[in-house]
Amino acid sequence: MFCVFFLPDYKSLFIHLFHVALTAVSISVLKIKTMLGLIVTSLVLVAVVILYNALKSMRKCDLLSLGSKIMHKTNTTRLITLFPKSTKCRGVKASNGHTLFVGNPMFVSTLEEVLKLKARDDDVFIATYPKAGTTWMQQLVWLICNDADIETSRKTSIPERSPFLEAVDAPPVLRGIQSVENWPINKQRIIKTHYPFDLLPEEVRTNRKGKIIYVARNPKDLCVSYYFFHKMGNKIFENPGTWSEFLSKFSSGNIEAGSWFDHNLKYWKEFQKDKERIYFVTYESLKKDLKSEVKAISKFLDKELTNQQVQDIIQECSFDTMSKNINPALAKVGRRLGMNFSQFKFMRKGQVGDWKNYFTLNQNIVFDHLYEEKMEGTGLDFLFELE
Ligand code: PPS
Repeated sequence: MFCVFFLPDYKSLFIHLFHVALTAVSISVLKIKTMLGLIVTSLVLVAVVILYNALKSMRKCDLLSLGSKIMHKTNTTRLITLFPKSTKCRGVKASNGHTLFVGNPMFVSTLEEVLKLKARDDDVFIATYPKAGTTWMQQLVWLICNDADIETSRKTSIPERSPFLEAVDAPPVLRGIQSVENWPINKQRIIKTHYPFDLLPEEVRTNRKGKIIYVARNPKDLCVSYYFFHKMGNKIFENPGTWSEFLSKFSSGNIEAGSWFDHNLKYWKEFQKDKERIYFVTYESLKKDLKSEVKAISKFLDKELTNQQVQDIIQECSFDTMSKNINPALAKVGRRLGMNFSQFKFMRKGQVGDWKNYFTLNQNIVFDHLYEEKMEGTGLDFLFELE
């Protein structure tokens, strides 16, 4: 009887042992899991700290550029959230004491990088107040410097061939400061900038490195063009308001890019001092006689062109040809920056005298007064219409 009592019940013993073993395995698995969990969490934490430090040590402009690349890769095409709309134009003081009138954080992020940029002897800076004919000159100079290579020029957009000094890289549509810095050494840089003379790279201003072509445009047509550009970019620029409101902001200089008068007159003054290195040309004279200007610019840049090449360049840079070839590429850049290209065109009218369709009689009288007051004695004058 006792025997029966103490006879081992193999089945339950086995089950019991199985339970014990299972518990032991579970505990060790759990332990391993906990250990693994701890290791993974620590690794993630370390990675976060490394990433945070890496991001923290990055330049602000590189961060913005990285953001734009991520947004592009993730198909978030518009950069508006990265480059938030300006609420009002501020004066940002650079380390050399000069003030930049700007509303867009992208341009603030590059200010110091531009000042310390290493310039090259063959650099060509195309400097303008916005809407003066920058893109036109970029195309002209690129073709002049590249033996009128129209085939290549048509394959690559202007913003890709000619970087924008104070912008950040937003590949594949826009090349900014990073591209300027890393431009292949065997390729000439044709750099667009809207910066006032005092904010150009130190080496350009004081070491006389590179050449500058300044394009100026009569302020009435320019203001109209700038007004429509603001309307097109109403998601990234300060709201232009009505035409009348915009004209008074433009006249007072309380606007993105600052005072048109200060911008033009400073470059004009520098041009008088250094005609070998600075070329000052107006939009109106390009319109009037493009052939003579193409020849004069080639001479200034020490480039020799055949008559056929001059002819090809003129044809390629006409308003009609550029509208056809350039508009789609610029629309891509614009859309990426959140601009409204469905209602507005970058190549709008390209005329001298279009201002007459917008200025009222009174606005014209007031602006003429201001113009005379600011320009008197400077030796700089503009054509406001072409015969
Ligand atoms: S930007 O955004 O500051 O770079 O603009 P920008 O290129 O300086 O100026 C744009 C105006 O220039 C006109 N444009 C031309 N006019 C005549 N011929 C040619 N080939 C040409 N290319 C550009 C363009 O149409 C803008 O002027 P508006 O008056 O708005 O048409």
